[in-house]
Amino acid sequence: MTITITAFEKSPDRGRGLARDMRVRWALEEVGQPYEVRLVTFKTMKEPAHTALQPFGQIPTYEEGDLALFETGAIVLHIAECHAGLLPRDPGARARAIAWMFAALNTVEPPIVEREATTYLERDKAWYEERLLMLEDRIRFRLTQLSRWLADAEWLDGAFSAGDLMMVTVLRRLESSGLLGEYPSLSAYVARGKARPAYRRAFDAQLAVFTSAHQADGRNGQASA
Ligand code: GTB
Repeated sequence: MTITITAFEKSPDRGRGLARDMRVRWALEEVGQPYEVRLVTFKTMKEPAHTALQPFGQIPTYEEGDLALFETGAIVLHIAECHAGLLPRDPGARARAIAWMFAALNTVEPPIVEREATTYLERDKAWYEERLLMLEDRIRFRLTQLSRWLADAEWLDGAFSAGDLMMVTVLRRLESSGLLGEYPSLSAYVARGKARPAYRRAFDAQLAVFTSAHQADGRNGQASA
C-alpha cells in the first residue's frame, strides 16, 4: 500500500531538515518503506482538505490505505510497530524504547521549542534576555541528565531504536544555539544518528524539495546536514 506523507513546499528551515517530516522520512528509510510526499503551503495546510487529516493544520501527516495519522510520535510509533528495525523484539526493551520516544517528545523537546518560540516572538520584550537565560538553563538541566544517562553508550538503551531517532531529531533543534556543543557526548550521539545511511537518505530527500522550490524561485538555498 502506498504511504504518503505531507511536508512543507518551502520549509522555513531552509533545507536543514529541522521540520518534523524529517522524523517520519528517517523512520521510513530505517525500515525500508518507500513513500510519496505531498507538498503543502502555509495556506493549504489550513484548508479543510488538510485539517481533515491534521486538525491543527500542521505537517506532517501520514496516509496508508484507509489509515490517516497525524503527530510525529504516533506516526513513528506506527511505522516502528508495523516494520522491523526500530523497536526491539524483547517486550521489556520494546517498552523502554517507546518510553524514550515519549521522553524525547514530552520531557526534552518542550523547553527547546519554548526557547525557539521566544527567539522568534519575544525578542522585543524588555524581559527577553532574562527569559532566554532561564529557558537555556532549563534545557541545560535536561541535557545534563540525558548526558549522564547516555554516559559512554552508543544509544539510549542497547541497539538504535525509535527512541534514539526521536531524541536525535529533538536535539538537532539545538544545533544553532551552541547549547548542544556544551555536551560533547550528546554532540557525538547526534553525529552518530546523522551518520546512519537512512538519516542521510531522508535528509537528502527533504533537501531536494527545498532546493527545487528555491531554484524555481530563482534563489539559492544553503543547508548542511
Ligand atoms: N506535535 C506535532 C507533531 O509532532 O507532529 C507538531 C507538528 C508541527 O509543529 N509542525 C510544524 C508546522 O506544521 C512544522 S515542524 N507548523 C506550521 C503551523 O503550525 O502553522 C516545526 C518546525 C518548523 C520550522 C522549523 N524551522 O524553520 O527550523 C523547525 C521546526
